[in-house]
Amino acid sequence: KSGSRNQYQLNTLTNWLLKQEQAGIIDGELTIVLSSIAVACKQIAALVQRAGISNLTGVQGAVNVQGEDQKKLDVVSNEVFSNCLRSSGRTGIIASEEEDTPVAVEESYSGNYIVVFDPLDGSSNIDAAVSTGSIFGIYHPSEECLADFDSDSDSLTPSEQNCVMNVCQPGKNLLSSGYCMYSSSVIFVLTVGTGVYGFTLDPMVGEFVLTHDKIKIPDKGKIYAFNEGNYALWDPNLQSYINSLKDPGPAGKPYSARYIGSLVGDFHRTMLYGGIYGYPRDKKSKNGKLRLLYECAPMSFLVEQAGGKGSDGSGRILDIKPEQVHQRVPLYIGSREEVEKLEKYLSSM
Ligand code: AHM
Ligand code: MG
Repeated sequence: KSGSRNQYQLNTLTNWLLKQEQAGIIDGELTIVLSSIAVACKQIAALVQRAGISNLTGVQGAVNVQGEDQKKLDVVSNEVFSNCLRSSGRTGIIASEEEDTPVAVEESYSGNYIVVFDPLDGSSNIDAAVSTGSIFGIYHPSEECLADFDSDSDSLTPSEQNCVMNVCQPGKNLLSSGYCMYSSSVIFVLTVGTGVYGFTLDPMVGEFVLTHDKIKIPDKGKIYAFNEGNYALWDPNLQSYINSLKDPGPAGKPYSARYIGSLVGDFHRTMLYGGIYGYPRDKKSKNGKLRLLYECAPMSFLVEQAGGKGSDGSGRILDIKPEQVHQRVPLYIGSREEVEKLEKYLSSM
């Protein structure tokens, strides 16, 4: 009768994490950090869904350190994320898109892990109820980065300097990264370095349930996602690349354009259907728009774990060591063959 027992067995994120711990892939502390992130994401999903009803749409009135208007939900999501991580008691330093500098968790709660996150990416979409998401990455404290750091380099207090040094690690040091997408369903996708797994929130039970086992990105895919409104500001080599996708000649079929303007949504589609997502540098923004630490590096770890590539146009995103917490970098990410083709175009001339 084991068949009837299995019928009611939910393969939840909690069970999956415990299995990873039992197998020695992650330790008990990381299990707790990841569980607390999942709780934060459930809370943010509930806030996003009710934003129009509970007067949480619109701007807060403040501008973040990067000069962007903070939406009410940006601020609330940042609080939710930070609180969940603090109360886990397993996090030492947290760095967020919405905070000027990384902060140390107060001693009574402090643990070992370093967590970087963008609590609500794509929030410009919120007022129209279009998809958004949260992105995170988890590191160990870094001795190598501590040795590298020039302590005279700025005017931060010693404790702030220590936080910045620990946070500014190359993506190849990531232990885990993931995102949660708030869309027609809420999907939590993560890696702990052994492939990529996706869990869908079952709203009736309130748990993330395994729905995407070992995600593999197709090696190629005929979808491109770029904000083509910036075309005139791009490098001519990039313009020729995009032209080649749209006009492959009489024998070829043009690529399809899809662009949500929400990295998590555009990336999730790219992981499942294949293709390429790009946010290039241009004449006005010499490093593009997206942030290395809590947008590009976590997504690049995921894409590599799924068999794809994440590049800044000439090299691997995961090899870049951030010099600043909010540093920007061009990003080209997706199917292996599509990213390689783009790199060839960018290197010609
Ligand atoms: P945000 O972190 O301020 O929300 O900005 C990041 C977002 C990404 O989700 C998205 O891919 C990109 O900005 C869209 O930018 P643009 O509107 O310039 O196309
Ligand atoms: Mg963002």
